[in-house]
Parts: sequence; structure tokens; C-alpha cells
Amino acid sequence: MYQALLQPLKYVNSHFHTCYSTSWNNFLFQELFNKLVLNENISLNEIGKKIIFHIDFDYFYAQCEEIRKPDLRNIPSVVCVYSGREEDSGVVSTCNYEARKYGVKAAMPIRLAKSKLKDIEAIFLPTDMPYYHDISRNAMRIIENYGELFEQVSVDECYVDFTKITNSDFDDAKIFANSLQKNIKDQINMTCSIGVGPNKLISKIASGINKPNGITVVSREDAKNFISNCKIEDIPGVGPKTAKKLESLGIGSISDISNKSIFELRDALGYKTATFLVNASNAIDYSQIKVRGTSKQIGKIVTLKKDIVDFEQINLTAASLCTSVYENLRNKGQAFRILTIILILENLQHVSFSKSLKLYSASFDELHKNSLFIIKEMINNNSISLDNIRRMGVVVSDLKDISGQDSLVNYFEN
Ligand code: TTP
Ligand code: CA
Repeated sequence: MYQALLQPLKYVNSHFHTCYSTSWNNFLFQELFNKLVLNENISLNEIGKKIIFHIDFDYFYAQCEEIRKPDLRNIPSVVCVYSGREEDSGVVSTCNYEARKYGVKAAMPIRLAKSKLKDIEAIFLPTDMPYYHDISRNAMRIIENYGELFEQVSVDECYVDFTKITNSDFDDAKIFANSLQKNIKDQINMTCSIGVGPNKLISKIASGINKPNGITVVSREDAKNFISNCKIEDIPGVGPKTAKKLESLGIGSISDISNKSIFELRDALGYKTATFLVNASNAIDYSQIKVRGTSKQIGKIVTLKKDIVDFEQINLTAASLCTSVYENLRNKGQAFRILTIILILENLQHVSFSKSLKLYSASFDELHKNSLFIIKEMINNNSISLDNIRRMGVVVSDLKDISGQDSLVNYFEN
């Protein structure tokens, strides 16, 4: 990789001193800086095509409460961390959008929140973290099961690289985002807001624009204009300290930053922050989706040939998907309990269905038999015409390590 970069690096060096503040050299330098210093192994070509989704669940803890107590939906509800010192001492963790209308927000003292909701029928609840983490697992599993690059960044937020599914097309991405939002709502009765952009930075800011239950799509072409209209504090990671330093340099807007070079900002902010901010102000963000730890699911999705007309071809595709998933399970020495089938249709609508087995299994026959059964049920129940199916996926989750067990032979059979 470094070899390949030597040429452009020389080019930059030879032109750098004379005209380093031109935006092109700035751009090239930042590109190389990121590759060499931040060691990101990516090509410009790949970056230019990406479609990244940032999915953020709305008023998460409070919405979890609404799932088990639907009566909460129409009145202000506030989830609190009680310190236990006095009856109302503690802070607001979050609240639903009904409560937000009255000015209640996260991190506010409970007493203040109560005063804002005085004389209003409202509910105050303590947090129930194990329950929220259960819902979070279910919610993330739905998204992770698409089998694309997935990174969960907090209990209710994740990034996914949906470049392949959307054909790198932002119009398709909008349709897909709608369908994904609906699929999540159908499965766990929860709303989320989705930001779609050419990188993590833009998608993250975009997901906050239309909350709750919003979708904001910012195409590659619109990204620079979009970020220019944001406030400096909208850039994730920019805290009051950095904002103050920028202010002292006479920088009050994102456009002000984009007119600076890294070198003009590095003394005040340090090289890394200066690079990040100049890039961000130009809608550039090279950070990659970081798939964490060992996978909690194993899956495979394939694109089908356009002319699928009979079940035989569906069977063949399902068998090949199951073989791949089974091989993967076997190599990892794992058994599964949940099987999910995903069908993505020509119009990018998608249907998914999960089945939980009574016992853990690592049997190919069981995987194959159940997959075929679910696929047929899904096609029949949703009246899907076969030539309308564009992608098909088989995903297993709730995995259990069975390597080293005496019963391994019984789990895996050929
Ligand atoms: P957020 O995503 O910041 O907020 P939210 O999901 O409640 O609301 P929305 O995204 O619709 O604006 O945080 C996720 C959860 O993290 C939130 O439900 C509760 C918890 N949290 C706290 O406990 N304290 C806090 O100060 C914040 C901001 C969040
Ligand atoms: Ca949220």
C-alpha cells in the first residue's frame, strides 16, 4: 500500500511548499495524511461510492417503556436515574417527545423536569437497564442480519454500509431506508431515525435532522452544501472547548473552517483535530465502519439472477446459502438457535422472518429444511412473485460455542 502512495506523495511534496493552501493540495495532503498517519487502508474510489446509514432509535429508554406500557404513548413520560438521596434527587435520562414539548430533556434535574410538567398528567419512571439492553439486542439484530458491514456505537445507534444493497444510488437508498424503518417498526414496534450519507459523519448529522421517525438523505453532491449549513457544534466530537478555541481564532461557522488549511489551525488545535475539522468542513470523513469483536451472527446474502421463474432456482440458491452458512458454523465450532431469512425485492422493499428453534442446532438438514420452509411461507404469505426477488439471505444468530464438546459429532453431521 505504501509503495502505491509514493508517487502521489512525491507529487504533493514537490508542489506543496509553493501552493499548499489551494484546496486540491489540501485535499491530497489530507488524503495521504489519513492513509499514512491514521493508517486507513482504503482507496479513493471506494470512498467515492459509499452509502452509509446512521440509525438512531428515538427517545430510546422512554420508547422501550412504551412497548410494555402502550398507555404511555399519549402522555409525557420521563425516564430518570434516581440517586436515592431524596425522593426526587437525580437526573432525567430521557423522555418521550410529548414531554419534550414542555422543555424536559436529558440530564435535567428531576425536580426541574417535574416543575415543567406541573399540573400536567405525566409519568416519571426509573431506568430498567437490563430490559433496555434486551430491546437493543433485538433491534440491532434486525439491522445486523442484513449481513452488511455493521457497527453498533451505543445502546441505540449504529452505522451500516449499505452500498451494495442500494447499488450506491441515493434514490434507491431513500426507498431502502423507508423499507428498513418500516421493517423495524413491524418487528419491534419501535421508531428510529435514519441518516443516509456518503460517510459516517454526514449520515450521523443527517439522522438527527428529522427526529422522530425521520429519514434524511444527503447525496454525495449535496454533502458539502449540507455541512456548510450546519453549526460547528453539530460536528460530532466538537465540544464547547474546541468551539471556544475556534471562536478565539475568529472562526464561527463551518464555512470559516473550510476556508482554512490544516496548517493554520494545527497550532491551536493540534494536528489530528485540525485535520479532522478541515476534512469535516468539506464533508470529508475517512473513518471506516468498525465491525466489532467476534460476530454474533453468521449469514450470507446473494443477488439473484433476474430471470428466476420457478421454485427450483429458489431451492438451489437456498441450498447454496445454507451450505455457506453451515461451513462457517462448522469452522467456528458453533451451533445456532435463531434462523432469519431475508428477501429483498426488485423495488427494494424487503421482508424478513426469524424463527427460534427449541434447541441449539448445527445440523445442515435442520438449517436447510427450516430455511426452505420459511422462504416458501414468506413468498406465499406476502404474495411475492418469484421474478421480483432480487436478493436472498440466510442468517443464523444466538450462537453457542460447541467446539471441544464430546457431543460435537452429534451436532455436526455431513
Ligand atoms: P440519545 O440517543 O442521545 O437520546 P434518545 O434516544 O433518548 O432520544 P433521541 O435520539 O430521540 O433524541 O440517547 C440514547 C439513550 O441513552 C437515551 O434513551 C437514554 C440514555 N441517555 C442518558 O441516560 N443520559 C443522557 O444524558 C443521554 C443524552 C442519553
Ligand atoms: Ca436515540
